[in-house]
Amino acid sequence: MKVVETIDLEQKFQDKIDREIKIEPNDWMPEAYRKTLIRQMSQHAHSEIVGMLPEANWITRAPNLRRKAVLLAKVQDEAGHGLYLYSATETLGADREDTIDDLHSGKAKYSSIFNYPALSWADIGAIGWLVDGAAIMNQVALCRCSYGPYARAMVKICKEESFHQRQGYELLTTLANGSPEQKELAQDALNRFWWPAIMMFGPNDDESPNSAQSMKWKIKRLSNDDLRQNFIDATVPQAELIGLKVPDENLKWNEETGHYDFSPINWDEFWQVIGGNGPCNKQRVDARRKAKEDGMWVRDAAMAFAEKRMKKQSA
Ligand code: FAQ
Repeated sequence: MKVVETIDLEQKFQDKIDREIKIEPNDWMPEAYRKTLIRQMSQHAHSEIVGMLPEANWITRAPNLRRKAVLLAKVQDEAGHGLYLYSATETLGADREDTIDDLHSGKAKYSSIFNYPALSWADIGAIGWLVDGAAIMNQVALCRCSYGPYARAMVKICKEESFHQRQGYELLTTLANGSPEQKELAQDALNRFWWPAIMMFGPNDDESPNSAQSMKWKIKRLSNDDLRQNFIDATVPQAELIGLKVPDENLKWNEETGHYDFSPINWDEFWQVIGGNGPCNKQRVDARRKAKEDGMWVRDAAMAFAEKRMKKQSA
């Protein structure tokens, strides 16, 4: 394609975005836009799937039938979100198996938060309240993403995440109002999950290599730091309401800015975790690889059945 033609197409593409018209799979798009979306959406899909692991580990140990049913439904929802997002990624021409192989080889990332272990039942509450809470804060903005299939997938996903957040908060509220030992479990879960949840929003804006272009393309509508601040402002009063203490000595309401001030984030920990050196990175990727290998015979059988049926139909 001639350079002049490409410039013209790019201008029309950006005009469309500026006028809030969604980009659809068959529309022309710059290669870098397509690649950015494949990167973000496939990593988002991997996060949903890997994110099932810490919680699934507690399904057999849920304290009663109601809690078990709720947790089971939540973990199933996360699987649905992953499949939804893999399908949306395929609309950009990505091959699903290749994106999954990238997860297994360590080439593709998934959310840092899922490299931390769920050590107690209270952690299931903290994951719902804080991890789903942070995920929603980010995903509500993504409902207005310029790429149609991603934006539409987010609408359904946000509705389900909202239920997840509430069940987590309700679980922790019950523990926080229970025996001293139960309250201690709830506090301990908050202590361990607070900072990793804050890190979920990604590096500070001035350290985020992808943000400027993604904001221009309206893939991202709010910056990492703005979303993080919104999450802190919304979540601190929720902790206070159930008598738990956010583990940050410098956390303070600032009358002038209308936001909470908070301590500096341990970015070294964040880069270590996304670089593969978190507490559970190896365990998580091994579990996904094993699931693929163990499920191979099911896929082979399904393919053999489908091929046989097609042959029969065309005979
Ligand atoms: N973890 O330049 P930026 C959930 C990477 S869903 C790992 O700021 P970007 C539901 C980033 O990829 C949670 N890596 O990047 C659930 C980039 O590396 P790359 C997942 C991270 O893309 C709940 C590099 O750092 N949500 O929890 C992280 O503009 C409970 C530089 O960063 C989504 O994926 C991180 N936290 O902004 C499931 C939402 N942060 O790719 C089960 C969609 C940054 O160039 C149980 N994604 N990195 O090699 C996004 O909104 C964006 O991709 C951000 C990062 C905001 C995560």
